[in-house]
Amino acid sequence: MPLARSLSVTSLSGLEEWDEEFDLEDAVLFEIAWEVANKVGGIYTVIQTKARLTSEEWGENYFLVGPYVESNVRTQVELIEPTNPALKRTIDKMNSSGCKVYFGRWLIEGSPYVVLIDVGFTAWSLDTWKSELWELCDIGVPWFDREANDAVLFGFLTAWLLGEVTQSEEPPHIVAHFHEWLAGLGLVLCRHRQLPVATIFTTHATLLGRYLCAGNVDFYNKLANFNVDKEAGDRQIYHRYCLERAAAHCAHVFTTVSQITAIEAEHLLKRKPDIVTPNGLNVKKFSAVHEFQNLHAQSKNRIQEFVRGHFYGHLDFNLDKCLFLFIAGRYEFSNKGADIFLEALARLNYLLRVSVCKNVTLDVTVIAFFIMPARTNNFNVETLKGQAVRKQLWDTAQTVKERFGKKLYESLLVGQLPDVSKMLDKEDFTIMKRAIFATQRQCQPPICTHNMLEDSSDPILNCVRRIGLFNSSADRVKIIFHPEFLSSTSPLLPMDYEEFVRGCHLGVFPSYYEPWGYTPAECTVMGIPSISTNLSGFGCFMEEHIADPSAYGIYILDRRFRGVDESCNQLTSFLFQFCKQSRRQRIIQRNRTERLSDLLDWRYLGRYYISARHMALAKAFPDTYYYELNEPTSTSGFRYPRPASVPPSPSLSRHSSPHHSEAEDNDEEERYDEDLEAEKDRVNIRQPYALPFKNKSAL
Ligand code: G6P
Ligand code: 1S3
Repeated sequence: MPLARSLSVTSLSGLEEWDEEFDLEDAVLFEIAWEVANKVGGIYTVIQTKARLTSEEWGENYFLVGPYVESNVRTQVELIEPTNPALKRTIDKMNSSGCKVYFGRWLIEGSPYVVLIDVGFTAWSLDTWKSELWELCDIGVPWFDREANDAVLFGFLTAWLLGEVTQSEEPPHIVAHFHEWLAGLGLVLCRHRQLPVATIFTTHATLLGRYLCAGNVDFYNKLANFNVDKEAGDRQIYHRYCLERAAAHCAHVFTTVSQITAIEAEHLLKRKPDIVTPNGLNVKKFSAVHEFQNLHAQSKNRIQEFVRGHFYGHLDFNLDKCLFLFIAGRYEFSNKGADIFLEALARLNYLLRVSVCKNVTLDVTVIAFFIMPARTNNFNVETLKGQAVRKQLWDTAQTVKERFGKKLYESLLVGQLPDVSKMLDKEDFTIMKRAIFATQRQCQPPICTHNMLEDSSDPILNCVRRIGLFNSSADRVKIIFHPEFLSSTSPLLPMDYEEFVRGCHLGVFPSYYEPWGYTPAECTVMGIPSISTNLSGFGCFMEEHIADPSAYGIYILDRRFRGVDESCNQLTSFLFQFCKQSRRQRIIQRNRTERLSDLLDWRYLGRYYISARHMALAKAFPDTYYYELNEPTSTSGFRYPRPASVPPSPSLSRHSSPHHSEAEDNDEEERYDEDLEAEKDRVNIRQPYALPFKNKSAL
C-alpha cells in the first residue's frame, strides 16, 4: 500500500507555498488543447508562455497534445521518434489502426514534447463517433458545424491515446489537463470509460457568456436568471454548450482564468470552479531598469516616423508632445470596448480643445491607434503615398545636406570660414520647394490605413462618422484604424506588436467581456500603463493585488456598477488626467508599472496550476495522494502596497496633476529613487517555493 503523501499548501501572504518537497516521479502530465502549436487566440499564449515553467517541473514527463496542422508543424515543430517506450507503443498502435499521430518537440522556450493528431485523417470515423456520443449522452452534433465536428474527432482521438497509455504494464499516475470546450470531449470520454486518469478542465471563456455579451444583453445583472438551455438553443450552439458543460461537470477539478469568469461559469455552466488559475507571462527582466525606457524611446521614434508620413501636409502639431494610445485585439466592437473608447476620445477631444492649464492651453495631441483585424483588400493608396512623401522629403534633406557639407568642407580646406548665406544655391532651393509642394494635400489624413471590404457597415468607421473625429487640424485627438495585425515586414508600419506597444504611452482596453485579457498584462510587463475594467479578469486581479493601481499606471474602469455614459465619463477623465502628466511623471509611472511584472510572471502564477494538478491527483488517486487545503484556492490575499514615493492623501492626486512645480517633480523623483530599493524588499513576491516534481521518466 503506497504511503499517502501530503499535498497541503500553506498561506504565505496569500501566496501558497508547498510545505514539503514530495516526489511524484511516477506521474505524467498531458495538457490537451486545440491551440497547441496552433495559434487561434489567447489560449495559445497561455500554453506557449507556460511551457518553460511546466517543462522545468515535469521534464520528460510533460506532453502537450494538439491538432496536426501542416503549416504550423513546418515552422514550429521538430518531428522526432517518441522518446518514451509506452508512448511509442501507443502512437504506433494508433497509426496502424488508421490514425495519423505525430510526435515532436515544439520549438518554443522549454521545448516541450508535443503529440499532434491529424483529425482530418480519421474523419472516416466521424459518423460512428457521433452516434456513440448520442448514445452516450444525447448530444447531437449537426453536420454543418465544422468546429464541433473537429471537437468530436479530437475528443475521441485524445481519449483513445490516453486509454492506450493507461494500458502499460506499470501505468503512471496520469494527469490530463484539458483546455476549453474544443478539447473537452476527451475528458468526458476518459471519465465515461473510467480510465485511471486525474482530469482537469479549464474554461477560458464560456461559450454562452461570449455570445450573450456580444448581443444587446445586460449580462452581469441578469447572470443568475438566464435560461441557459434556451439561450444556447436560440443561438444554435446548444450542442457546443452541452460539450462544454459536460466537460466542466465530469472533471475532477474545474478551473477558470479569473474570479469574474468563475462567477459566470457557476451560473452558466452550473459548476463553481474549484480553483482560479490566472494567466501569466514569461517575464524577461532587464539587468538595468532604464533599458526598457530606452526601448520605449526607440520604438516611439519609429511610430513618430510613421505619423510624419500619415499626417503629411497636416503636421501642424508638435510630435514631441504627442501621446500614442492604442487598443488591440480580436475585432469584437463592444465586447472589447472599442465603442466606449471612441466615445471617450470624442469627449477628450472637446476637453483638450477648451482646457486651459496654468493659463496655457494644454498643447498635447493624442493619436489613438485601433489595431483590430477586419476584412480588407490591402493598404489604401493615400496611406501608402504618405509614407512615400515622407521618404522623399527625407531623401531631399539628405541630398541638400550632402551638397551643403561638400561646400563647407571645401571652404575649410582653403582655410576660410564659410559664408553661410551662400551655402545654399538656387538649385538647392528649387529642390526643397519642389519637395514642399509635393506635401500639399487636398484631403484630410485618412482614418483607416486599408481599403475595407465592408466600409459602410464597419462599426469603428460608422462610429467615427457619428462622432466626427476626422483628423482635421482643429482636432486634438486623431484616429488611425489599422485593420490588420502588425508585422515587422509591413511596408507601412514595419513593427511587430511588441515593438509597437513599447513605443506607445497608454494601452486602452475598456472591455465589457474579457475573461482574462492578455493585452493589458503585456503592457504591464513592458512598463506601459494601461486602462482595463472591473469586468476583465486582469482588471479584477490587479484591483485585488495592488493597493493603489492607478499610481502604478493600472487604471481600472468601472463598467460593473455604472451605466455606459458614466463609465465613458470615467474613461474620459482617466485619459484627460493622463494627458496632463509631464514627461517626467510618465517616466516615473512607467518605472512603477514595470515593477508589477513579477506579479504576472508564470514563476508566481504557475503555482495555481500546480495546485489544480495536485487537487486532481488527490481526487483521482486518493490512496496515493491527499490534498490539504489550508487557504481558499483563490488568488486572494497578497497586496502590492501603494508606492512609497506617492505622497499620502490628501495630496495623493498631486502626482498626476499639472499644478505643481518642477521642484516638486524633482523631490518626487528623489523620493522615488530612495524608496525604490526599500520598496523592492517589501514587495518581494518571488518567495521561493519547492518544485514538487522530479524530472524523471515515469512511463
Ligand atoms: C524614456 C527615455 C527618455 C525619454 C522618455 C520619453 O524614458 O529613456 O530618454 O525622454 O522615454 O518619454 P515620453 O513619455 O515622453 O515618451
Ligand atoms: C480567451 O481568449 P479571448 O481573447 O477570446 O482566452 C484568453 C486566455 O485565457 C483570455 O485572456 C481572454 O480574455 C479570452 O477571450
